[in-house]
Amino acid sequence: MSESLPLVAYQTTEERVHALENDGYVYFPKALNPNEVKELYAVMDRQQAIPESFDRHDTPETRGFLNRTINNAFNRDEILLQYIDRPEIIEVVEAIHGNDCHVIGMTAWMTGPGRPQQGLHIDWLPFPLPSDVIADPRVKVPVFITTLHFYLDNLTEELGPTQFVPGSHKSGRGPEGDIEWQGNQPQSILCNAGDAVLFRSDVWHRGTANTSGQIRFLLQVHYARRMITQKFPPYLNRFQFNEAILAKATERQLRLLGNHRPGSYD
Ligand SMILES: O=C(O)CCC(=O)C(=O)O
Ligand SMILES: [Fe+2]
Repeated sequence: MSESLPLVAYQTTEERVHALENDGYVYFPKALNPNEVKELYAVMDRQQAIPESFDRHDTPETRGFLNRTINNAFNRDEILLQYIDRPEIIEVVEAIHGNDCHVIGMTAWMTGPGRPQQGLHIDWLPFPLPSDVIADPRVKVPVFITTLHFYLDNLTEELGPTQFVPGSHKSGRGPEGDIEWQGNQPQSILCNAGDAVLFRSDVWHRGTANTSGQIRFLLQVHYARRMITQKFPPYLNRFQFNEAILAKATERQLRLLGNHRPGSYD
């Protein structure tokens, strides 16, 4: 039985930024209300995988468990667009990545019973550093990429919660087979439907096994500093924005989707 994280709800953007910088993640309780959870669940449930868009739909027959991922989810249904800039969360994202930051991906992800535990990993290590260098208080590695998880279920150990190793981004490396960092073990996010967690790409984490009889519904939004490229497959100009959804987007949403003010290299 693994430990679960004490889920601390910070009240100000400043405290939330501090948590993300120090612990590697920050928790947003009740980011969605019950009606939004229900609506989002239904929207995600009806999305069909488009293989040309790099979506996946593995089934118990083909892979041993259901695994359905829908890329560029903001482009599928206008209901999904609003989740790229939820109030309070987007303020933290912009404080971390800058006011010109953008969305680099959005994935609707459904994982069914039988999904095995992932290895402890980082999503991306922007800046490998020797442990004595990163331990120097003058060294502060910027947060280049974050991922936001909206959980649409009440998480239990059986449903396969995400686990984090608090502070592990301060190791300057990936886990490389380690299963704890400075005594910190992977700890489960046992949160409720409608809660969200934002985490940096270099914190050690993993999705755990789904041993329940239920499908876990997760909506991910990936954010980054503007210089990190967006990842909207299929590439080579084959991805097309849905014009009807773009027409509904606010200025901020358009910027997050890539309507940048010209800068270096543009
Ligand atoms: O499934 C999860 O909860 C986490 C997934 C994850 O970290 C990943 O696929 O990179
Ligand atoms: Fe990951």
